[in-house]
Amino acid sequence: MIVPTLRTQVAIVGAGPAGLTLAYLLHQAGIEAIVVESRSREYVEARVRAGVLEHGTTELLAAIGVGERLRREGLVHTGTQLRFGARNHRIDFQELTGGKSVTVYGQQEVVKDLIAALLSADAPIVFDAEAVALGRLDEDRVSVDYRDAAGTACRLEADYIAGCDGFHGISRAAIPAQALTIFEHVYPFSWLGILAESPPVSDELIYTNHERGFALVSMRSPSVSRIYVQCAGDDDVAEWSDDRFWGELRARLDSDAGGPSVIEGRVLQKGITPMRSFVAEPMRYGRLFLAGDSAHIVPPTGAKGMNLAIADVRVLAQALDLFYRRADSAALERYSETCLRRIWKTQRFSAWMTRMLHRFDDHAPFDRRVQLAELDYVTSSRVAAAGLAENYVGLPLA
Ligand code: RFL
Ligand code: PHB
Repeated sequence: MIVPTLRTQVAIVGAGPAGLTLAYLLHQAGIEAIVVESRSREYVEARVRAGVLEHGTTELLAAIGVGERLRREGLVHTGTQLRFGARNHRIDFQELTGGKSVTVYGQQEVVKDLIAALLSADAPIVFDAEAVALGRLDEDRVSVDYRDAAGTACRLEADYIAGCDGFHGISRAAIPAQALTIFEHVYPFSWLGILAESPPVSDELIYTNHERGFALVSMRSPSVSRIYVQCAGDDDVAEWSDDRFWGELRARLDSDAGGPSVIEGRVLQKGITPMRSFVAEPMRYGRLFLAGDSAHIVPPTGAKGMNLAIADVRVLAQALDLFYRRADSAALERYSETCLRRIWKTQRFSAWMTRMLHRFDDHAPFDRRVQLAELDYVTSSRVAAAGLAENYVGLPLA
């Protein structure tokens, strides 16, 4: 049987922030790439996830020409609030980092902007195309077998594959287990997140450490809030009625005792996110490069997942550019090592934020006191606050 085959220089599996940013960077460098994505365009454009863009992510999107709507609609945050002991404590990013800030802009908006830019540049994205096998990873021409929307078996042949298919994709699994080292920590709790038609309770995000558990009040616009509360690792979303959610949020913010007052609104979306730290090393096997969540996961407390995914593909795009322009593969050889330096620093920060802000059922009273002292230190020492701020707005590129 003849399998319909497309040929390109770089095959990209997955149209999340990593795959789409890479596709656009390669397009701008004049390198051919085709993206295959298992879901529909509508689905990936509606998937509610991350919301905080580091300073450098915003700058990159602006520099490549997909930052116009982001500049208009993104909410620039020059600081954040840490809430504990029934009080808010501000971390002033701008003052502590020499003028840097973050931008609150939904991941699905970044995805929409990148898809629009790619399609208007005639850069191909094949939606409803599930990659089922990656082949010949050790040879000169690699292949991606996928099923198109009609269920027809198709093939993509390329010089390289970028595995940008997220944590549950097939790329990492295509690497022989003995060639990877896995580092993992799974937390015993999850985040229940909602998107609601409710005006944000504050101009800035509030990260709350409360006896009852963590809560985070974020936003998407002046009329839409994105809010998370820590829940049990085995909780089912069906156990969380809207009333239970709002009640728990009010309790954790101490709203009835004068804390930020919650304005309840229609819940548009509700979901549970497990909390995990994960790294697979190295991020390369033969001609397959892993980028983004396919290689690493951070717990969302540091707001880093999407930013890290975009930082990876920035390194990969530069390395591929060097290879195609000058036949120099040195940067490709160093890809994994270069990315892992940033990834481990980001793992450290995300784990630290997670430990500092959540309720741990196995904490002894001693551990709880140390946790509160950590919060007191971070919010009273300029040096400690600067460490948080520097990481939150994003470390410089390696
Ligand atoms: P994605 O976004 O998961 O995209 C992978 C894409 O690959 C497709 N795919 C396949 N395509 C073809 N064939 C296959 N066999 C395929 N298997 C999968 C999938 O359909 C999908 O389109 O990975 P990427 O690009 O690496 O991006 C990573 C980010 O999505 C992720 O790290 C962030 O969302 C994490 N995250 C946050 N990151 C931040 O930077 N700031 C935040 O504030 C933040 N908050 C969050 C978060 C993630 C959350 N959840 C739900 C995991 C909050 C939450 C609740
Ligand atoms: C979000 O707005 O979705 C968000 C903000 C900060 C985080 C995680 C998620 O740490």
